[in-house]
Amino acid sequence: MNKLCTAAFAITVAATTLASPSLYAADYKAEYRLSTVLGTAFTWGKAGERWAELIKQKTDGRINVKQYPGTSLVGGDQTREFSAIRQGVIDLAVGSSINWSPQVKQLNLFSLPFLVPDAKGLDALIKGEVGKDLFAILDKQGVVPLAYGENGFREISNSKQPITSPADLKGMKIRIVGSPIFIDSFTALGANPTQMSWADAQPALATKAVDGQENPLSVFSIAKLHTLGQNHLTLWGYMADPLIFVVSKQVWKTWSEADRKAVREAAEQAAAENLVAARKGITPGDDDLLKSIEKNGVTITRLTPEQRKAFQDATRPVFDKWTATIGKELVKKAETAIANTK
Ligand code: X2X
Repeated sequence: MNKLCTAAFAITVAATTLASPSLYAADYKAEYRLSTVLGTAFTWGKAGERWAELIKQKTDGRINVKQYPGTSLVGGDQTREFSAIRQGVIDLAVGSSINWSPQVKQLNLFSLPFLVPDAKGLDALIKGEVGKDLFAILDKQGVVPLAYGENGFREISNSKQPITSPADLKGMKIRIVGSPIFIDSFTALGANPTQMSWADAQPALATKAVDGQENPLSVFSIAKLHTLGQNHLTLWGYMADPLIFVVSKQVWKTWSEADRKAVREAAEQAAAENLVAARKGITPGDDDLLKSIEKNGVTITRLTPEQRKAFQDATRPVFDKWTATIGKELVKKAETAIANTK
């Protein structure tokens, strides 16, 4: 090769290297692991799937994300998901505030019984200052929070009888998520709460080891809980859990500025789509989901404001106890934001 050719060859190699993603991707993993509790049949699982797909598109394939539903990276133990992100076992997650609140106590805000009355109230939190405050808290705990989605308002179902008052819940075995505030809320209502993962909940319902459970209507419907004997459903809307899109900070640091922006935008888009999907079919003007649940033989009980208040009064001590844990100021801020929606 003469000198000119050698120089031309060197320039070509350099140009190719610069243009190829592999230079930017020097520290990039071949695959990033995304955790969700629910699979892609559910709006939650779909949110994870969509985020991964948008990340791939927006980073021209530099960031390749594989989804692990069923919280399988922590053996299904959903309350260990947040710790696993910090430990580097999970790279990205779309997680519920409930499952992460054992580690991030301020996230219990959303589980305060009857704090958030409706979707508007939830929006006032996740799209307002409270949402930003919680992101700042998460940011200090080893994750980069990017967007809020929604699992949904959690309604109570059981296999025994309609529930219209705390007395109806007395002694009922209710499966709850392994988060301490739920023990307090259901104990205050006179029920007999049992903590277990979502994976264990379904066989427990099927064998009648437990009488009831609480989950959003879309989860109830897609998991076909009516086939597990859950034929009484009470719409009490005592809380709604947001979903939070996060990336592990260790991983975030290794990405280029442009890729971080792409991952953030992908999260915002997937979350916006998820919020729409999570709220479909359950409002008076758009009640297809509710109707399909009824068609499956499930009795739906709607509470009067007085009936709802009886549940609220019974859980007030829990609200007050947990306000001290979450932080009075944050709770006050949330109450003000919600009051301003009225
Ligand atoms: O376990 C549940 O109930 C679920 C699927 O809703 C959560 O992960 C919070």
